[in-house]
Amino acid sequence: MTTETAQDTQALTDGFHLIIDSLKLNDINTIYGVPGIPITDLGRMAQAEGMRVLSFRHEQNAGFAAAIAGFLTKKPGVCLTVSAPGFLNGLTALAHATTNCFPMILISGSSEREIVDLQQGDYEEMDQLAIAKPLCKAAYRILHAEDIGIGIARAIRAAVSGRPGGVYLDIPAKLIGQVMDAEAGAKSLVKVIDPAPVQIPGPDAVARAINVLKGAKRPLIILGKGAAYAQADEDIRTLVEKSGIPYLPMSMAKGLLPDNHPQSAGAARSLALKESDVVVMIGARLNWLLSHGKGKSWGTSPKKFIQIDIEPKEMDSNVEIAAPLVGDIGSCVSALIDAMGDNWSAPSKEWTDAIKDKVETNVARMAPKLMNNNVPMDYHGALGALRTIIKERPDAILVNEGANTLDFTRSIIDMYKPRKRLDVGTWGVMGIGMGQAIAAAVETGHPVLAIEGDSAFGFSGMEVETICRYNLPICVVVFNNNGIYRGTDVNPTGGADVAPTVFVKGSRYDQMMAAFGGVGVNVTSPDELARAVNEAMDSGKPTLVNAVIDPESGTESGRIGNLNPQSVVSKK
Ligand code: OXT
Ligand code: ADP
Ligand code: MG
Repeated sequence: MTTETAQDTQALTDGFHLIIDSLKLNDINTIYGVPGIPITDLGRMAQAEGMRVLSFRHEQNAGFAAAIAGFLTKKPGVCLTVSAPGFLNGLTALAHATTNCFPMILISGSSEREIVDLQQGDYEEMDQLAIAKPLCKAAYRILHAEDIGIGIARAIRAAVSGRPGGVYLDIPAKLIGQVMDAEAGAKSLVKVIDPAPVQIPGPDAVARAINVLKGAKRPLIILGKGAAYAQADEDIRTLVEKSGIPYLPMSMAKGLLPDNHPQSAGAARSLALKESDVVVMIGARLNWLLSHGKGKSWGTSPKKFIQIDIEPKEMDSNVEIAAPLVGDIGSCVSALIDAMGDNWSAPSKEWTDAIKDKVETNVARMAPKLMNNNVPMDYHGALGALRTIIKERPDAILVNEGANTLDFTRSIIDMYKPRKRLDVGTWGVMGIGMGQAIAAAVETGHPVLAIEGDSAFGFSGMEVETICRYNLPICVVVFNNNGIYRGTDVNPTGGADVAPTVFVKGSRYDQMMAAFGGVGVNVTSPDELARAVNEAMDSGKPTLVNAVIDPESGTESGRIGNLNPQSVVSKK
């Protein structure tokens, strides 16, 4: 007969459960990742505890999913990886999240400190914390079970407060297995209070901004993805409409107000940038996407910038900011609305008409191209068909990557609601496609249309199995022009290798989806494309449409060919 000791009757918990309990306590209920040593059981237990645990085929895609989940929900998206190689695979996405100001936490298992620090050759040995540090907003390691609650709280707050970004959390294998008293464990958990506190702009800063705006003859508002992230949709609409100022949406801010809004300057981009005299930046940076706020794209008329951003260091990053408005977008925009008072005078008709005329000219110029039913398809014909599909389904989420496929889609497909367009972001990174599509479907429950260049798709294409496995309502359209930018380059030496930008001709990407039980369709005309995509969006079945695009119809690097360095030695 055995006697029960105090030890036997004491309820215990461990690192596994403390991590799961901490995440759940903070309303984080989804994990994107790839299982393996030492985190396989963590994923299993998280699922057993009611979390959604989505396993990917490669950590980079899980990471891109977590990053965009952060953008869509304002909560950190969590990516869980194994040590060294898995960690490194997830790191691109963590850096991408930081670059794009998306809240994300990369939690990675790691090997034992004692062995790593003496470089004695542990299984998947790597000093992950040191490597992650320069690539993210914050990086932490937890060594003791009783610190898990505070460690996760710290990671959450670092990811979402101020300018959002990526956080690395290192969890050595030994920590995950550590045991402690359950009651003490429960007490050690931390629910983060007010993780992203409002940041109210100073009254002087608001008055300064209003003064600058009052002096404007040709004002312009630029909405960036920070404005979309902020979820201050009603205030932003009120500011735009009350002020009467034309606005230009950056790519992922499209739909914050519907693209067919009478004040949209989206189709008059060049004119709006060149001719404006006061520019109100809302959650957008004056980086390469805006030619750093200077040079040819901005014309010769002098500019004054008003900039709303939560990050004070963003001010004067490229050009002088006449009126910095540091705070969260919701607070700053509502302060501006209040300060405008009831008698705000709209900008001159001359200015708003100039924008409207340019919009109408550009839209009219594009319209006939979108109606073409050419075989093989060009970008306009194919996107003309898809444009109608999104118009009829404004709640659907559009994921978009490629070069020509990205640039044409951005200008051709109008968006009608906020946070419905997801794309390559600040880095122009290829590979976001399937991760973003999966997270968009999981986080929102809405159908997803992913419009992918054939090269772009290749970076995450294996995740079609993931899409089928979870039976997600995702329709992937691969714009197959046989290569990067165009499929027509030739090897100048006449050798057997094809040119570096060219792929196998006549590939059938649709068969990849069919291989995993999804629907695969090959289409050659806009009519066929419309039929296949409508069917997919209605059925919600995982579908991949291989859209055969004329290999001649793209241009080098899409609309950013000017960024390619030119050799002084002429091409052979
Ligand atoms: O005002 P004007 O007259 O100027 O006209 C503008 C608008 O007013 C007008 N417009 C409209 N007209 C009519 N109607 C409507 N509705 C309308 N809306 C707008 O149209 C024009 C253009 O408007 P836009 O687009 O707003 O303006 P503009 O001047 O283009 O804006 C400037 C930018 C810089 C803001 C904009 O161009 C932009 O956002 N660009 C982003 C570009 C980008 O990020 N590209 C991706 C990277 S390219 C390259 O790097 C690639 N790689 C290398 C690689 C990468 N990236 N990543 C990794 C991990 N590895 C390698 C690779 C491998 S792309 C790539 C693959 C490419 O091949 P694919 O097969 O995938 O794709 P295909 O090319 O299709 O073959
Ligand atoms: P885009 O590429 O669309 O121009 P950027 O990613 O360059 O947009 O800029 C987004 C900006 O928004 C960043 O400078 C970031 O600090 C800011 N931002 C993000 N969220 C908020 C918020 N809630 N309030 C204020 N600024 C924000
Ligand atoms: Mg291509």
